[in-house]
Amino acid sequence: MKIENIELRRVRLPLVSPFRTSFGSVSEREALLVHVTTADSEGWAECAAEAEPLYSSEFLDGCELVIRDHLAPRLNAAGERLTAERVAPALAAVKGHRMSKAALETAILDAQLRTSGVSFGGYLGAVSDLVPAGVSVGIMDSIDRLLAAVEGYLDEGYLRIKLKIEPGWDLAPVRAVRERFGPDVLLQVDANTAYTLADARHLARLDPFDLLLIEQPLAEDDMLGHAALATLIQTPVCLDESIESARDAAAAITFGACSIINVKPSRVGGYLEARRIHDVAAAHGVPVWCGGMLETGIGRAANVALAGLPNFVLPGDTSASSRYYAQDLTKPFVLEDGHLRVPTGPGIGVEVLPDVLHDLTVSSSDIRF
Ligand code: SMG
Ligand code: MG
Repeated sequence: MKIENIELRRVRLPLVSPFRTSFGSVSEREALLVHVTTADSEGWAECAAEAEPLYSSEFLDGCELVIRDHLAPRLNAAGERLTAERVAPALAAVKGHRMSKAALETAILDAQLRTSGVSFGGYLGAVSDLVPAGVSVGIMDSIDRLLAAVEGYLDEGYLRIKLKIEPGWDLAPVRAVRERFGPDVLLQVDANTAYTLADARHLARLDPFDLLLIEQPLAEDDMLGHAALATLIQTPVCLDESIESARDAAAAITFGACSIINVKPSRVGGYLEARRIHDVAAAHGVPVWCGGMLETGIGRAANVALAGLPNFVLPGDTSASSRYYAQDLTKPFVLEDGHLRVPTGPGIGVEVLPDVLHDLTVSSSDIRF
């Protein structure tokens, strides 16, 4: 495949409501789109980084720079032999920067699959047409507001609720949601690294609430701490930020640092590595689910395809477009009885809406090959 151009396009989408996590609050999603043009096709992807390096060390301006100055030239050097499968090896000399690498690999994979008429789901090995949808509920100003938000999501049909937690917003919101909505609601929490192992006794007080899992309670580099915590609490430990590769997944499982994994293709360098994590986890009997980074329809389409693989046994943070945006960049993903449908068209299987894209664009630049 010969790449002719890589367009980097910054877009800004207002969120339908602010989303607060233990590391801050966002009221709009600024996203970096990667648009690859080849002789006979085009491909789209979305870089999951945010404007500030709070979820991980990557951030949008840094991603643009590293793609332009360090990653694209290496793809250019690969010439016509480049395929999606060869992107990661071509970029391996550059340390880290997985979200930037993932965006490039995904856009190139989209172009490649559009050329051959294969869908992402078909390529990755999806076995489901519909994937169960959960929703991630941010930290709120009051328990009343939280309960109203959760009630709304349950009424819409979401099959699992994830509450963002931090010290001072943990036991009370979990207790309130359990008391109001009962024991049958699939409920889990995500701390985004807000605790330390010294909080183990406090976190054990979540045990009676029968949570599906606690996600990333401790720092991303605290594998040993998570392994210790897992012996001190009954709630299963799930890792998000800590898992950047299939090797990390194998190590975490072997250490007992987690018994469930949140798979985000962006965090791990792309869909090929995400599939390897799925496979490693499956081989160990460890269930996985698909995380989210407030993606637009472009990123969501590929995530939903991945979530169709057989070991994605828990509902993901793959919510409908309306949970995030009044106007998505693609035709909206809608809930069907609590599920999202895996796209079946070539590549990511969705088209970018040109007028919407135009209206929401902040800047764009080309890297010519
Ligand atoms: O895409 O619905 C979504 C967001 C899901 O909670 C979510 N993501 O740690 O899992 C996570 C967070 C990271 C993004 S916070 C802006
Ligand atoms: Mg998380």
